[in-house]
Amino acid sequence: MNVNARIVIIGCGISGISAAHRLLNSGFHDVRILEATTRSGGRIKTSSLGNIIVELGANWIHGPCEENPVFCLARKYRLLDPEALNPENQTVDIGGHLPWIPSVLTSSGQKLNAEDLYAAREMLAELLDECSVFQSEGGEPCTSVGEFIRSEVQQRVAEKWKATDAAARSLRMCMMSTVLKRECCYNGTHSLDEVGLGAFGLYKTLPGLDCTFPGGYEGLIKSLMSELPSGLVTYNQPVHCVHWNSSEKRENPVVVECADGERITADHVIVTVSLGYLKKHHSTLFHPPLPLHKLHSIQRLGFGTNNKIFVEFDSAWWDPDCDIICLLWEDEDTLVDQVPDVPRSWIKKLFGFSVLKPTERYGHVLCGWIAGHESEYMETLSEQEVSHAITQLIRRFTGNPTITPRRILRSQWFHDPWTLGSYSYPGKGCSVQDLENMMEPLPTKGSQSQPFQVLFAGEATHPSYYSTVHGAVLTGWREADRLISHYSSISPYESAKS
Ligand code: 6YU
Repeated sequence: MNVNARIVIIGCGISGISAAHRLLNSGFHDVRILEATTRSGGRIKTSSLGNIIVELGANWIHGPCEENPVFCLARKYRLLDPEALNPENQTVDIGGHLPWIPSVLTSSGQKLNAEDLYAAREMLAELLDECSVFQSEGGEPCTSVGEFIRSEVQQRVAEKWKATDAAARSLRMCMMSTVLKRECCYNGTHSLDEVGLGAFGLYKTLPGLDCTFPGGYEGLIKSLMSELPSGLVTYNQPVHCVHWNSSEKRENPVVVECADGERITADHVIVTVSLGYLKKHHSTLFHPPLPLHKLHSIQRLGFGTNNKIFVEFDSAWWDPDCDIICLLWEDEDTLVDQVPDVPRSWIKKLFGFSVLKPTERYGHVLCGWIAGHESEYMETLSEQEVSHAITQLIRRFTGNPTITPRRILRSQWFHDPWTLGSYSYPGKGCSVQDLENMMEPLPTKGSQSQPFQVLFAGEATHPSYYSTVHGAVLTGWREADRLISHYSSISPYESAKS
């Protein structure tokens, strides 16, 4: 196929790059990418702490198996450690959560028995599994995951932990709060009260033990970019407005207006900006405005913040076999996943630290995880203020007043003007229809105008793998395939001419 149609892709994150790859490999040669920033990769962003490689954005290949396009690409480009390629690794089903060895520290400087953590974690895991069934069965008893958990917990605690004494029970409840905060990070939400119960089960996991890129996730971006023609991407080129469905008769139906005033004509535009960007800028980004049903879905879907704070030490103060250090506040036995006074207590939302392994590669580095408005507030503080808060926190929870981090590095996704948060989740009242509306191209079916003028890709447009890199790749390929099949259904003469 040799197609002359002019395609503009907005955004050079993994979904935009995937769409460009597929189109260029299928005979489209007039393709360009407009990227607002100076770099490719978007939310795949590798950085360094001294000479240690750290990921400010995506970390893992979730579910590395044959069905996962990111795993297949990473294997093709030889970006993985040999153990990640072990076929056994690809069959383990972890249901989205890594089987980490925890260590539990309390706000009075005690180290807890992990048994208490397991009991709380098991009860919450059971409740979250139950949350998933409403998607297929309907009839959900309340609107959010948070409400459902709170309404069930009291009764189950009374039944299942009746033989446990009051003090141990209270500790388990505190542990439950810590696990809820971790769930907020995983879902990229401020609170589970904002996650829709009916749509919670839409997210699907793939089998395989999550793995990382030893040389950094951006190695994937570099490998993909090396196969694209140079000059394909225009950097520092934010798009201001997409003019579509014009009544004017013109050769190319879409005009992309850039922030610097440049106007680029196109037959099709693939929009890959984040859901956060769409929520904030949809009214100026599209002319005419988006149809109401699409707009309502953009509003109903959630887009929250999950940030990381990397902390380096001269030596390890944690157990060598521990993968995750969970922090338990002893005054939180009433199920908390958000803190009341954000400026004073934002640090309480940080549920704990994962340990970067192996030590030979990462030295003594921990990664703190914090979600929600507390995380957004953390972004406004200076690095020194964050470092001070982290130092105080660790000293308190270890009971060791001398521990001092060597340096820290944190992500600031909410204040990144081209992302405005971390990733999407199904908000309250969401359904599968909202995800379908997200991916629907414009003009919509049945319209008299030229079809597929504006297409939508990006993680938030995948019906079951939203919030992930593999979801984003698949949406880029999906929209490229939409155009490929459109042009292969019209005659070769027309496709060469158009
Ligand atoms: C994964 C992981 N992971 C941690 C953190 C973050 C994310 N994800 P992009 O934004 O990349 O590209 C758009 C481009 O558009 C960008 O370059 C912009 O500059 C540009 N742009 C914007 N406006 C423009 C304009 N006007 N003009 C021109 N250009 C413009 N995913 O698989 N494994 O470990 C993590 C993690 C802190 C922030 C992640 C992870 C998410 C991925 O990073 C993300 O989906 C993709 O990179 C997005 O690519 P894209 O192309 O769509 O957009 C119920 C239930 C829910 C369960 N949820 C499960 C959660 C699982 C996710 N786990 C995440 C965990 C981590 C640690």
